[in-house]
Amino acid sequence: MNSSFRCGNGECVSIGSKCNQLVDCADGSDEKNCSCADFLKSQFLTRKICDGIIDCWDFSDEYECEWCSPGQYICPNSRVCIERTRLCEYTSRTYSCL
Ligand SMILES: [Ca+2]
Ligand SMILES: [Ca+2]
Repeated sequence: MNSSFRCGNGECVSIGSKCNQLVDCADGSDEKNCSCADFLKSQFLTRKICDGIIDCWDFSDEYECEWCSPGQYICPNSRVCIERTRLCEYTSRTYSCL
């Protein structure tokens, strides 16, 4: 069972403390190198990941979906992966597949 995260200073905190936007390690290492997708996971919001809607300031929730290749985005509502170069429209926080 690996349910804890080891801080840079050797301290252990709950795995849910990693990337929850609260500093739990005395040295702040639990919040370093976190993407927005990591934050969503820590909040049990995995349904927001790869749902075709941009929830993250850094797009990380839609950037690397496990069934898409690197460099592809997922289409809104369809869960189909497309090349980023084919994206033409970005409106209402969603991408349109063209
Ligand atoms: Ca934290
Ligand atoms: Ca999303």
